[in-house]
Amino acid sequence: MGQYVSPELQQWIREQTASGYKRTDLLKAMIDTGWRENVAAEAIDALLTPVKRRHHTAGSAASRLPERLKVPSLALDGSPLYLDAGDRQVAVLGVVKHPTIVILGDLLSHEECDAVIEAARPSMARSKVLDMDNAESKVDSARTSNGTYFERGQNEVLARIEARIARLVSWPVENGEGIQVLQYGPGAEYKPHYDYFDPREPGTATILKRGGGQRVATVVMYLSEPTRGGGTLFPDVGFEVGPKKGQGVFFTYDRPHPSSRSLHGGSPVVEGEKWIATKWLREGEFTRRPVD
Ligand code: PD2
Ligand code: ZN
Repeated sequence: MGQYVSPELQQWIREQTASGYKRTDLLKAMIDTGWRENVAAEAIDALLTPVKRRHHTAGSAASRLPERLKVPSLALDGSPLYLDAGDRQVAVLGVVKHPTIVILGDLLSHEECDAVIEAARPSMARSKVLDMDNAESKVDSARTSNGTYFERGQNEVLARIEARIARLVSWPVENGEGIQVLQYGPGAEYKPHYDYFDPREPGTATILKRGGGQRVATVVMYLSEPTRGGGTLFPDVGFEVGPKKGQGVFFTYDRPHPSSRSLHGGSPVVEGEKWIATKWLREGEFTRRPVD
């Protein structure tokens, strides 16, 4: 008997395909979430024959996916519970395959979390978003946190954390932007967005000219715990990470395109206060001050 294909799943298949996703990738994602291969293939084919044909014949720039980029990765072969991050053993608490999302336990000590908050406190200001029309930062209701940026290696604790992340994900420390710290009070949130610079946006060329290439991965580190709300949400996979002090979430996006399924946001804090530190990793060496 065939498996029931819910309207939500049907919509997901249509959307992923319309945004340039290949049949093999859809099939893999469905198998990863427990579908039998033949049933998943049937569901995809039944829904998408006309859309597939459109994509195969279209050669326009709009229908072409951006090239796939090399991304940082964790040594997850053999399913280790702990990863050696040099000065610390970091726990692998959960893994999502597409997109790659890894929940990391004991990424920071509580003392390191407190030290980063204290270093950030004096320069906290209302967070901005990058206006992709002109590559300039602006205050926006989509992001109601307060925040600040550090230079890479700005103090000893930050340098230590940066070296730990570089070792953990096998990516040069020089390819990282300086750490950003955000503080969310009750009601504050960061609406779902992509961390990469969208090649279709007018401001992207200007940003990429500043050096470092695309962003290819993000590490969000939880520095303090709200008592309710404030998770990091991945709407394309229906997955939310709880903001537990000292833990982190690492995720990658190998194409600056929605097919990466890397859409994510900071859910509103309901009660208490949430502080995070975000580390964005670029394709190449990054020497400039970070951007929002
Ligand atoms: O605060 C978060 O959980 C969050 C969510 C989405 C942070 C970011 N994005 C970010 O700093 O890019
Ligand atoms: Zn983000």
